[in-house]
Amino acid sequence: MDFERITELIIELEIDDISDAVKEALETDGKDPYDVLNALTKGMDEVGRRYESEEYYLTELVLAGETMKEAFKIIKPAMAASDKSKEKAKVIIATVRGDNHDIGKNLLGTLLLSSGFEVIDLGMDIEADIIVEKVKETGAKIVGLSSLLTMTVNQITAVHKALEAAGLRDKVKLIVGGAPLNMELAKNLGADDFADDAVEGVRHIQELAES
Ligand code: B1M
Repeated sequence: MDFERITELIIELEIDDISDAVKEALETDGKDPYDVLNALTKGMDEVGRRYESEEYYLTELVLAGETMKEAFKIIKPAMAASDKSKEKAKVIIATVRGDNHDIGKNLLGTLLLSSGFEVIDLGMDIEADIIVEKVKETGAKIVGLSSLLTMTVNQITAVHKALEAAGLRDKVKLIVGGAPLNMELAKNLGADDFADDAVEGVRHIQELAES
């Protein structure tokens, strides 16, 4: 199974074939799970491009998301097996309020787990207050937020302010990711750190956990 075929299966929304294709790439061909992941992500980028140019509509976006989730079910255990545990810090992850994209967040969660972190995944469309309550309850020192929509990036500021109001802001590191963001914008919105992708996210979180 070559990587181009995996990319194609995502673009063509082949939800019934994706699991077998990913299995074949990993088990029969011995491909690195991270390379398979790149092929899947490339497919999602093309789906996004087609959506922008109105070749695809919301139905296709939904199906692409579902197809990606099927692929993740196979790739997740392979990723967990390919890394060794190092840290055991607690990390809360969530997609911000108003945003129902969770594939990037789930990917970050999987990679964090496989790097030995304890991951508390609150899900998507999460209110700032719920995040603050979870920080109090678990004592987590790192919060990772995902925001894929331009119109929801201001929710990062809401979380920053809610932590501040609870007297927790200086005890918690806030890292964010998602396509509309960059380091400068993330800091302006009140975050401590930004990562371009989930692999970089794990590296930054490891650094934050050690700081
Ligand atoms: Co939507 N969507 N979507 N969508 N969707 C995007 C994001 C969009 C870029 C498509 C486009 O127009 N090109 C666009 C946003 C434009 C913008 O605001 N800048 C968009 C839009 C407009 C919308 C709707 C508004 C459409 C509508 O209703 N008219 C709507 C919004 C709903 C809502 O959230 N309230 C909507 C809905 C959806 C679905 C629900 C149908 C579905 C999501 C399914 C799901 O997640 N369960 C969906 C999908 C699938 C996409 C695209 C095609 C793919 C997203 C994805 O999963 N990518 C997307 C286009 C694209 O991204 N190319 C698009 C793969 C995933 C691995 O990447 O999540 O970006 P991503 O995560 C990356 C990085 O961002 C980063 O690491 C990951 C890579 O390693 N990262 C982090 C993310 N979080 C991180 C946290 C970190 C560190 C790194 O540390 C804490």
